[in-house]
Amino acid sequence: MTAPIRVSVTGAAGNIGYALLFRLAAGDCYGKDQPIILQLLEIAPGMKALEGVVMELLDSAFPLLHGVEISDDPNKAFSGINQAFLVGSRPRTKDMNRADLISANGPIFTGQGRALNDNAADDVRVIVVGNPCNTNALIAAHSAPGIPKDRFHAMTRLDENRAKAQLAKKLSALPGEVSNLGIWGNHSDTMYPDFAHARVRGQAVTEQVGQDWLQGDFLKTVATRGKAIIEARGASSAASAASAAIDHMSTLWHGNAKGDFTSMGVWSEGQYGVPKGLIFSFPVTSGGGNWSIVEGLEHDEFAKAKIAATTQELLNERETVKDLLK
Ligand code: NAX
Repeated sequence: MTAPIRVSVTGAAGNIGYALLFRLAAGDCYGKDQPIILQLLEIAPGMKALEGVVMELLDSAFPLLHGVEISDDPNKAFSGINQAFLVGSRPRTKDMNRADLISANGPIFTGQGRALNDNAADDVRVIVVGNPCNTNALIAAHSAPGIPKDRFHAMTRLDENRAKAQLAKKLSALPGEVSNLGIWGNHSDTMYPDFAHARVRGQAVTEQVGQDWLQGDFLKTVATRGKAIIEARGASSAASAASAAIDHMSTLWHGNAKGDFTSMGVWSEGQYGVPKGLIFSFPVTSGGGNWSIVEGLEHDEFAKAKIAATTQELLNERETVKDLLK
């Protein structure tokens, strides 16, 4: 029988955690033949609720679930883990701007980066979902000098999935018929969903829809989708965020379809003029735990301006947390 992998989820008693854990235990990420041990992290006030979630996980009798461990100590929760989903962080409250959120959450990721460095398995891969996820991933990567920087990812797959859903709706296609849709930059409303290279049923989107809609309603809908969900549901995206995290790590594990690519926030080495050492979302091909940035995509002036703006936002965020990057 295949040996179980150890998967850690932080913020496991939260909204996204509640949707994510059951998908992981059901084999939706690593496959229906890959047993899994969940190692769940919460802060002390969340531990009681987490105990209830564990009861439900056990009551689901998932054949692949070979164990569930819980802790409020990252050193224990990350012991020997192969995969980490860093979801837990402080949510943004009404009185907070983005800089306040960055300052409040940064220290969480120094501590968790160190704990990953000291305790995770040699093959660990890390996705950061907790916002601001690009900059949190950067902090975690800096705090884990023993783990290669390319192992730290920020999640922009939800933005990709949202963009694909809008294109599918517009062209009466299925989401699975939309391909080559890359998100560039930050997971924020500055990110750029690159419609210019996207394809629907194999044909360029730009040959099927006018630029007015693509540059207007399409970009706006994708950029403000998170807010629209909060307004409608009274709570932020949870099941779709969990689903995107599964998609991201599943693609990293199993690979993407030939000829297609996906979006991951990854360590920049200066590709496409993006400054080195930002966690920046690029179109990537992936598989076997590794990824590489798609080369040779050309951008018109509109796309260049969008990418420049999201790059500047990430540079500003890096400046805000520079004391945490030593
Ligand atoms: P919740 O507030 O429901 O849950 C967060 C959980 O994290 C809580 O149970 C809390 O106790 C726990 N927590 C806080 N600090 C912790 C720490 N230091 N260690 C371990 N656990 C800790 O939020 P939820 O809706 O689950 O969202 C989680 C994060 O995902 C937020 O930062 C949110 O902004 C972010 N999102 C990111 C998205 C993305 O596309 N990258 C989209 C969805 C979501 O907005």
